[in-house]
Amino acid sequence: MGYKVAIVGATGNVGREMLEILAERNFPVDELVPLASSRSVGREVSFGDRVLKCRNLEDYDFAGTDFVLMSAGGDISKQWAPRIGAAGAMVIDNSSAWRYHEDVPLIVPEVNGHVLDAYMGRTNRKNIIANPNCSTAQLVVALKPLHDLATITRVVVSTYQSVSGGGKEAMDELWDQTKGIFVNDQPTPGKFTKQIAFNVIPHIDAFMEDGYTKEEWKVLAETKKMLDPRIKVSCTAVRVPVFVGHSEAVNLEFANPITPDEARDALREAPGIVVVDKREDGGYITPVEAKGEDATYVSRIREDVTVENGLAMWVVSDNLRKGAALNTIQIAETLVARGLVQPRVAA
Ligand code: 2RA
Repeated sequence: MGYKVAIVGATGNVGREMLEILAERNFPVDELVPLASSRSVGREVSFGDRVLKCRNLEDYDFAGTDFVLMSAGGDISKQWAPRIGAAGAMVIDNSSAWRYHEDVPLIVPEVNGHVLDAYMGRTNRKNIIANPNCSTAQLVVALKPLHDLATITRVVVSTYQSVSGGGKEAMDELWDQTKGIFVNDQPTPGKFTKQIAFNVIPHIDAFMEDGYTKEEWKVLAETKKMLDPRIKVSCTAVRVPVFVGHSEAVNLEFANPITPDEARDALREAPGIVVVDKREDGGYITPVEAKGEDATYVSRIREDVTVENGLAMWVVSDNLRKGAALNTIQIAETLVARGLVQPRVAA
């Protein structure tokens, strides 16, 4: 017997990716229900070889639904996740609404999947599990084996984030501006504050009082929550004219000595990571190669000679997959594999 799975936000970038990944990984789905706001009701989405019509979130009865995968923005999650969780379905939420809540686990299975055992053992749980921000997910996958080996004390990361992280409108803006520039059209900023085609923008999400942006703060707060609260993190988040795939230049400081070879070996052994690190032309991964793939790629592993126990590296992953949809589904898979969620039937 399989599970009844609903997707809230099924027509968005991440929702469509969730549908594709559920089918591709043969997640044990008995019934799949795409849900949307009233204005998208009836819109069609593909699931395997089937075409399904979106139903209305407002009047859907969650009794008997096992998993609800949400990617429809923070406001919808804040409003709906507690109600859905109280109806007994397990919510896995891709927005930032619940990530920092002390009673909600923030999970990347390769890093802290074990946290789910204790959470599911609680009788007063909210039935909400949070998925991290895309830029943090790939970062912590790469940090975990190195932290286990030599204890990371400080991370300095600069991100190179693709426009798909900003949703479909952001992708359209890059596409339209890129085409427009060839016919001398003046680029009009919309979702982005400055021209994104043939440019880079050191600004993602809202500015905070200390001068960092919310995106940069998320990397800090989520790394601490999932990996180790003692790690110091500084981030500069940059939007680049790439459609899919986030890249990160990472500098690490450790409590203990670690060589690039030791790091490379530990990363090679770790789940979810592919090391591509030849010190020659093209011996590294770029976002174009990571698109559509599940792995977090690590390249350019070398000593950072500016600190005592330091390493530098380059981390790339498909932000719509490991950074969002894939990680969400891996959380559901972890719950199933650990016997923590059984199929329910409607009362
Ligand atoms: C971005 N981090 O890339 C966001 C998406 N979650 O804008």
